[in-house]
Amino acid sequence: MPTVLKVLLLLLLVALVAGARGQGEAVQLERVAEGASFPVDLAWAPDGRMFVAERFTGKIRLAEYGILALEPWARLDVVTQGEQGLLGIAVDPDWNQSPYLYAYITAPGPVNRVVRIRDGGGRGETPEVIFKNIPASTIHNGGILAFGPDGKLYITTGDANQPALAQDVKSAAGKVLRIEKTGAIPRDNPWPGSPAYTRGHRNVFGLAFQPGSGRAYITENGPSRDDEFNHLLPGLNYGWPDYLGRAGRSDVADPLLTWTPNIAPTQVAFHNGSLYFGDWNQGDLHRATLSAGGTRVEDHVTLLRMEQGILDVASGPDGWLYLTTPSGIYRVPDWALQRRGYAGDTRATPTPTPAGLEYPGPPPAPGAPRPTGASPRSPGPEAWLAVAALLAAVALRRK
Ligand SMILES: [Ca+2]
Repeated sequence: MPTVLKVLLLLLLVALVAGARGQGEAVQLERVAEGASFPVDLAWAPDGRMFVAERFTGKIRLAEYGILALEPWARLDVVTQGEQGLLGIAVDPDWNQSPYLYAYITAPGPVNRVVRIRDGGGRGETPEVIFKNIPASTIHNGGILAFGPDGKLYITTGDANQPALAQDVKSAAGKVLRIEKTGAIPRDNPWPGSPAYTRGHRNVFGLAFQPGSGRAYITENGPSRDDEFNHLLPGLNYGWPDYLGRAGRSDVADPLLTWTPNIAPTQVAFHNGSLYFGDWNQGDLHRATLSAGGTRVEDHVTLLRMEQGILDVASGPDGWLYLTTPSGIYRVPDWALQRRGYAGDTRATPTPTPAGLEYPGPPPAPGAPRPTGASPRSPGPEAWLAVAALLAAVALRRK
């Protein structure tokens, strides 16, 4: 075979491999901390140890250098009907002086609580209840914990299957709560004497603060339609159960994105300047690009699809984006995070929504050109094949 043809065949092969890499199924994720059972949440101590919360066993387990310790760091007494269990954890931001891990659990009753556990010589000490009496049910228990840049502990709850509670500032259900890490109510909360920070939520499985700006974002699960991605601002009403998705009223905060049919969005994480979140129904990892003011989503793509639903998405201290499913903990390679999306994003595409008074400015129209500044799409495999075929034809004619 002439050398030129060999080179062209090689080019063809390389083009096909590169093309396959552009599809969702080809993303090779690295499994870490093998052996975790339903790892619903991850958190890291400043020394690099990773805490893994197992929803059904109530165990909090430590992983070091990617290896999960067999003996749990702590084991919490949880009930696990429906959506209950050990639902979320957070590391004290002042760990070196205050080595506590905070956990959201459904305790027998059932009732949801926040406890904190001190790290004593590599083992968790006896849990101390710092916040109790969050209404619980078999569904809609929320359960995400996160420390804000203000050092306060934020807690997402669900409506505990009693929708009206979401509007009642006296109930902890259907809220994002904001408390001191001792459990006290901060003096500057929007409703004096109440732990409520926002109201009108149905069930919130995702919360993250944007580094730098400190802005908070949540995902929210809708009933049979209108899952939401929301910008969280103190004292606002997010609508449930009176309004689904966009209300278009000055007294209700509208979501930045909605999904119908439902995807059941889960945890949110900022990682290397971008925002990522998972979903339970499709197992997709999503990337959203926020506007400079943080009040609009300028671009949204799904990057890859897991075989199971995604529970947690987290930015690891080792520079990797982590995600978890009921059967595993994974690290996602950087090239997969840079992608322009994949073809599996067909079942439920998000609808960007304009919002009320808090979010001035029109949303990008559906089908509008991509915002400038985005990297241009690299040539697909079809383009490489066409070039290779042309070169092969030229070579054969010269023969
Ligand atoms: Ca809403």
